[in-house]
Amino acid sequence: MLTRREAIRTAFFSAAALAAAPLIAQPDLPPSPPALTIPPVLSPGLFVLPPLPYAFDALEPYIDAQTMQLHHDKHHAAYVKNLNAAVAALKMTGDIGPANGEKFVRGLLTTPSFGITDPTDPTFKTIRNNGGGHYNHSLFWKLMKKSGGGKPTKDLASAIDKQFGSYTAFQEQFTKAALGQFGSGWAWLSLASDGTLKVESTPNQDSPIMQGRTPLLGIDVWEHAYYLKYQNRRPEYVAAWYNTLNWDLVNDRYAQARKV
Ligand code: MN3
Repeated sequence: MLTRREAIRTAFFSAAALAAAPLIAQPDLPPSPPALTIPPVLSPGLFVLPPLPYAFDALEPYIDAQTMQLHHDKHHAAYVKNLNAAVAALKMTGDIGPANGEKFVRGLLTTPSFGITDPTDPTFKTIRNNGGGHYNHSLFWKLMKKSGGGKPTKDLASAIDKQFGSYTAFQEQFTKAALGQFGSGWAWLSLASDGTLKVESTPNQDSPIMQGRTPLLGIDVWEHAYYLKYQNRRPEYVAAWYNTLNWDLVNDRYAQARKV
């Protein structure tokens, strides 16, 4: 049985061998060059920190510029750096597609992933934590915008009303999940494969995608997301955060996820 990592490697090298082999024997040509050494496609620098889609102070007064700068430039940057190092250590080769593609990152976050089948494997834990951090934050920045807020619309609004009773009831449940997450983690509105919406929380940098659900909306409740402005007052941060929301994106994510 080939592991996925071996399968990727084998597939890649078979393709490379085919490409290198002449289709018709050409005895007049000089001897073939030595076998190609294929450099690893996955090397440090594979994953990149996406730019913040607005200025550091765009979410003022709800989220302060200094928090945004540290959160993006230091915390998220560290997840990317550590993820690159962990993936490079696996010495994966082959063309595995765009590094930041959602599908690829989903693949990294689930076991068996690239030959790792043991969730307690330290490399897998590093990938789970830092890959999750990269994935979650890349989404989180886009879920907020300057002059955000408001409420969901379109099909998502109907689905929320149907499932939670009202937007207010949903918001109460979401806030409860955000405040109830002990220690570091996230609260989410996600879509399950049976089409139902779910409010949930995850510890650390875990994501609903690790449970096969699609995150539609998420709030970072790690202290680094709010401590400078709100100190230990997580409820104030969560209440303020609703004023930054980019519901257009959440509506679109719902519509997209429903199609799959
Ligand atoms: Mn964070």
